[in-house]
Amino acid sequence: MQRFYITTPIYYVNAKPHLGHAYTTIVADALARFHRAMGFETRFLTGTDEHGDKIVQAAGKNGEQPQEYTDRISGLFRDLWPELNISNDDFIRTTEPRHKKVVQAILQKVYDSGDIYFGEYGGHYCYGCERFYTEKELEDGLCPQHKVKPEFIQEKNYFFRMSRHQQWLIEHIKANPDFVRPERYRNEVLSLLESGALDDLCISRPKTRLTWGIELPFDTDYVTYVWFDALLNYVTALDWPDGENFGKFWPVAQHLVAKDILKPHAVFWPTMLRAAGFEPYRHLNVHGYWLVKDTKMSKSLGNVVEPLDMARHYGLDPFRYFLLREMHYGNDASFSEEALVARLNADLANDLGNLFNRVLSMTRKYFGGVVPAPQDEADWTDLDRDLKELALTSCANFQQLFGCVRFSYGLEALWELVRGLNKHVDASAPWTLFKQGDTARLGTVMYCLLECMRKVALHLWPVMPESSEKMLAQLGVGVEHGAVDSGRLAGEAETWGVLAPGTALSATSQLFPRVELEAAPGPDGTDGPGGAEAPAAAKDGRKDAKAAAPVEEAAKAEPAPEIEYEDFAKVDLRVGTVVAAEQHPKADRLIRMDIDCGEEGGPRQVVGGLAEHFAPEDLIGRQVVVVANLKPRKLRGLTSHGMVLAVRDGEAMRLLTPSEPVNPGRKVS
Ligand code: ME8
Repeated sequence: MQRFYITTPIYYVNAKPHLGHAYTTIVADALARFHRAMGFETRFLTGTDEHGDKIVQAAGKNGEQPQEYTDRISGLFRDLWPELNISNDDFIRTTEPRHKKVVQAILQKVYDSGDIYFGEYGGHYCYGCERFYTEKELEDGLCPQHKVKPEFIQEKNYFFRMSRHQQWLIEHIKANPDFVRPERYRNEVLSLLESGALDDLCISRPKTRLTWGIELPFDTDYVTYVWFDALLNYVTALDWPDGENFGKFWPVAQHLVAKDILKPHAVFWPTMLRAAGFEPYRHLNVHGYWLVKDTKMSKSLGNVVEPLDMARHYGLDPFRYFLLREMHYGNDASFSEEALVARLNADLANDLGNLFNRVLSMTRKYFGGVVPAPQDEADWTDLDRDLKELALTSCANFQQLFGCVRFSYGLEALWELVRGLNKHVDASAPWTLFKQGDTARLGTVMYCLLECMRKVALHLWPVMPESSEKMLAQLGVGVEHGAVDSGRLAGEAETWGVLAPGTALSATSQLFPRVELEAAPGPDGTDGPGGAEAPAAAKDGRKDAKAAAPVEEAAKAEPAPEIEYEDFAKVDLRVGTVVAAEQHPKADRLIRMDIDCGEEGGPRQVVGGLAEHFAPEDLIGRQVVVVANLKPRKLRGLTSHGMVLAVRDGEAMRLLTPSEPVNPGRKVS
């Protein structure tokens, strides 16, 4: 049997959980559910990280003892997860005896192998990060994360010979391109490793300075450095060394983290594992930050989004859908209630909700609410055949993309089917077939729609479990026929015709009503709708519900007024090749590109709002049409010399490109 083991970071208990913690945990939950539904034996771990200076300081500020304080805050995390429908199998706390035992055993193992030594060290210590920085790593003498001056500390400590494993790690990352993914983080780690010798890692703290930690087994005057302790939670929870779970799940371990803790997970952890004689984990899946008004959420800035408030107000499943659909895993994304509302109205109320409402009520009207029998496939039209093919392709794409943590693209692939189904209703006009009394063809049309809707509902289970089960129940395939989590998705990209003719359906479906923005202040403390600054999504219309209306409606838009040929001739359209592309550093919707338009001065910089639809690496090498004589314009600090032409198709975006490659710089006429 195939297996899957997924972990979240264990969160610090120095503050209560916020959107960032909820995001990683919801992603882990969706992945765990997806793998269960694909028939994998799955284990899902989360927990809390409870030792170290940071926690002692936070407890002190609250006038509490560390144990009392960690019990309380860890409880907040533990209690939040069921409210977000998180299906973790275990919740680990680093203050538990089971963890202490493992940390001490592994420290002793590494010590005995000669990879831990005693030495004196002076370094710049940041209490926020709980780590030493070298001179080189500081920015203007300050900690790059916390922007505070670290304290210079000189003391005797134990060190882990990390440098000994540097070359092995470089080779391992090179030989396993998706060990750290997405690729930008793999490159970041490789360049960090290749830029110079890796320092050894200080893994102890003298008890004279800190007692809240796990005592070193070979020197009781010291406690363990919090990262050496924390990372080991991933093996403690598998009952290393004797537990059956360790043998079953360690070989397929995958971690989820944000980019803030890339180095400990991509450098400390694999080298620690090697020193302790373990195999490396399978994948480190690194995501970006949720930003509020372009700034990372943080308690001190007061821009923290409360996940429970959002889930209670907009519904848990829609909130989970938004998080997975909105963030391109790996990139930063902006959180705003405006974006949330626009997304829910466009994707859930308009596309998915309408589909269910329309098709169920038509089935009630035409077939008394019972699944009709389709014709023999030989009698189908091309429309029916195309729809079936679209369904199987969308499901296959969803499964492939979701499994390699490209959630937004996976959902977009599924939405191609959802939108295709709405188009199919319009194109095959069941109401006309009904009027004409063509019951045989009408039966095929309705059957195909319903069978595809069943596939959509099933694939949404990892993301929106409760809504998925409701949709399935409306289609007469309730979970009483077998829980979705025991392999029900497997085979869905190849099979057809599971929905049995004769099955009774619900008469209506009111799953995703339109949502409104509250006029109350937004989570970032700014005005709600009607505030001084209109939300970016609404401004460019991209996420406005109307933007996602069926293409037919868009095509009906009023034609623009006539222009003279001379007016058109003023526009200099050129074919260019994208030679470099990257996320705009300050705007998650924008991509900065270097486009070769055959000009002497080399490629020109063009900035475009493509990030929602394309990963930068997917653009490289593509030929595009550029408006070359557009006045340069600054977009969030970067000058764009021209514009790339694209066309919106429903919610998708397509690039205009020549039918065959041409020399860069060719004029479009
Ligand atoms: O680092 N956007 O714990 P932590 C997205 N205890 N994700 C965010 C986020 C944001 N704005 N803010 C936080 C620690 N996260 C250590 C981990 S693991 C052995 C030890 C999420 O409480 C994201 O997953 O600071 C990030 O990596 C994690 O919370 C950091 O949690």
